[in-house]
Amino acid sequence: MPRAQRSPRYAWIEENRADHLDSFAEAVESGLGSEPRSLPCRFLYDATGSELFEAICELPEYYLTRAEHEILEHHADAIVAHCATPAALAELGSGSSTKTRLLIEAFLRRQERLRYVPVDISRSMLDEAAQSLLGDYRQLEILAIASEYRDGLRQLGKETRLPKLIAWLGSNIGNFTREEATDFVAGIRDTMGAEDRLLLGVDLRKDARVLAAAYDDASGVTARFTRNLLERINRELDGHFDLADWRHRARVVDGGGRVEIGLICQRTHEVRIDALDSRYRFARGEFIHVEDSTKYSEAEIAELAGRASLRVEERWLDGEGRFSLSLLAPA
Ligand code: AVJ
Repeated sequence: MPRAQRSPRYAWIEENRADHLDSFAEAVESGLGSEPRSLPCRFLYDATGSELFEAICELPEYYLTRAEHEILEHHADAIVAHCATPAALAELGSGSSTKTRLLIEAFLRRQERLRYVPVDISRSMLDEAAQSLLGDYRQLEILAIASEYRDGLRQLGKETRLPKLIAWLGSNIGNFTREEATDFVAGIRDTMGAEDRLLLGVDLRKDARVLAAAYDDASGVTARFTRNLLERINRELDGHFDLADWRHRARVVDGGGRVEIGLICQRTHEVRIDALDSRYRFARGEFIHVEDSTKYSEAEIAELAGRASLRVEERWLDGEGRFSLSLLAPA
């Protein structure tokens, strides 16, 4: 059951934590029990993982955040101009909401107040972001939804009082396969009325060397981010992973269309996970798949939109053509 709490300008809804812990245990059990082994990337984002991801966004090699920020800096007013006045702003996978400030400010240049509905898996990130935003913008009212995407979408479906702009930034779509992405965008489309718009930030296909560096940075922050998943199993499920036995790996595949990220086992050994009452044998060289980061061409974005009954109303790129922001409208 979701818990909810209210204050004058801040309310939040959260999935039950106990459910979440069960689902982590179940996901680890089924992911390590299958061949090839995998762990779902949504569990990368506990408090530590969310902080590490924020650090990734500042890395010199990780151009995505800066490229998207640049586009918003130049075009936030134009983006907002596509929406009805007044409108509400929703965001999937909002994280620290740093880039969102550019949209919030653009909205507040043309309407008195703004309702902002961020959805994020990390409750700590949501609270921190909300506190900081409410302090900076007196005209803002926030309903924060701490949940995974699916539940978040269900909540967004209830946001019908005002036309809304749904932002799904940061190429978060990249964690889905192309097929899942189409289904998920169709799910977003189902929550949209005729006046609603979807702002989709997508990393574009590019040179494999640029991608490889972005997902295996020289200072090792991305490696810590991936390895934190094993540390999380140790912390929350009484696991006994020795981090010295695991190396982060990011491999560019599909001609620059996808980065496949995971952990490579350095020596054949067995690991106990007490909360699951089980042990797993890993072979030297074995790969645990953790995350995919799928890249798109502009044609692929338009095609995906079409399949989800949306059309590209306008699209913007950063100066170097690495990243795209598309504004999608019901077709
Ligand atoms: C949050 C999915 C957009 O794929 O670029 C970054 C996650 N993982 N570095 C991405 C990530 C390692 C990121 N997304």
